[in-house]
Amino acid sequence: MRPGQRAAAAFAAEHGHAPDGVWSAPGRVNLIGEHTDYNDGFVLPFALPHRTAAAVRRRDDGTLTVATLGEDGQLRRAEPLALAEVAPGGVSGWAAYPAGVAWALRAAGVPVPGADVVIASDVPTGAGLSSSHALECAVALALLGLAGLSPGGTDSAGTADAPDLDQVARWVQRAENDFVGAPTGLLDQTASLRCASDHVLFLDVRSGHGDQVPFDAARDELAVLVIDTRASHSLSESGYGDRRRGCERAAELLGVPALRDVSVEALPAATDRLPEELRPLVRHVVTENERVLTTVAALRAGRLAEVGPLLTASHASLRDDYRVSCPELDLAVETALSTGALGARMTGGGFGGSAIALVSTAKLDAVEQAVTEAYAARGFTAPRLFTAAPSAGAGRDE
Ligand code: GAF
Repeated sequence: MRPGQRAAAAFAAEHGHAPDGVWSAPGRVNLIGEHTDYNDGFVLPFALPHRTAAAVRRRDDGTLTVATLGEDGQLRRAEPLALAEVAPGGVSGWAAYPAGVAWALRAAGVPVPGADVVIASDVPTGAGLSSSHALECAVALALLGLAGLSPGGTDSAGTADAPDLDQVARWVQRAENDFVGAPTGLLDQTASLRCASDHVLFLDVRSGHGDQVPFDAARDELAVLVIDTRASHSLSESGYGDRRRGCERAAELLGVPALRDVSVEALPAATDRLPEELRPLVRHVVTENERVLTTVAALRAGRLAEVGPLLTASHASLRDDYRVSCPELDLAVETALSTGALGARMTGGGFGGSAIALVSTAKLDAVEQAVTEAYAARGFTAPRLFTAAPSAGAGRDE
């Protein structure tokens, strides 16, 4: 059963009646453009087929109840919350995500009624595939839907007066930054909300402008293999914030609003003006933005195979300059490449999480087997491997 159907069934079993509606949102893979979003740069994500669904029913007593369906089929219930009293620091664990979204919407003046929410998901958690944003986006759309405000999606018209999806993404970012405490950018929630089937989303984070670029790997007998390293990854505790502050400091020293404003041509002169420790950060961000533009040009020209070396160059930059890779990610990338992948890189924030590899379908089995064996030989936890094609963005299921 799809997560939306499982959430609806679990809701009916828990509350004794059907939900008012079910909304769901996908996890994402970022094809390229890593750690560029909070530098006002370019990203190129696509939505995974894996989704998180929220089945909801309105309550008029200002209470939010949230329960989530575990892999074992058992419901885990969070403490009911009085929405008027919900504040940052007041909710911990997984319930902080839905609570943070309700808090951010209310802080923005959205009339969030009380609600019963039941969650079901098949997005791998802790895998750097944006499971937290899938949860937050599904809950955001569900609470907006209960308030009669349905933003238009990639394949649906919105209601009048509804916020647009960029606005929803900024509210979700506020929940993540100010409530959950993870200083993330706009990549993940925008991907979950705005990606479309069969396309990657070429997003200019500064302007919010997004172009849907066709992406059909199967046509070229290629596939994107996702390798969940199962190495732990936590954005609020990792060096993510350090990298972000380093970029902001570099932009300040260079006198530009963001590192987006440094061109590849200006890079040598710019780095000369910076302290040693900030130079590699700037080098990564500037060259990564350029790699996104080159990737988009190759895709538009129908030359998908040319993307491979760009992915690999992105990984080297993230490993050596930005220093957000880890042995498990490096092993996945190296093994995929030595078994014939056209390109491979870590995806997402790093410090664990997932890698992707662009592989010819003829070599898929060999790459999967080689990665699994290499992990076993190094004594790493067995990775989870699956192929993924660009899938639908967030929306209403029922
Ligand atoms: C994480 C963050 F949530 C994103 O905003 C982005 O910065 C990404 O890491 C790195 O590109 O997924």
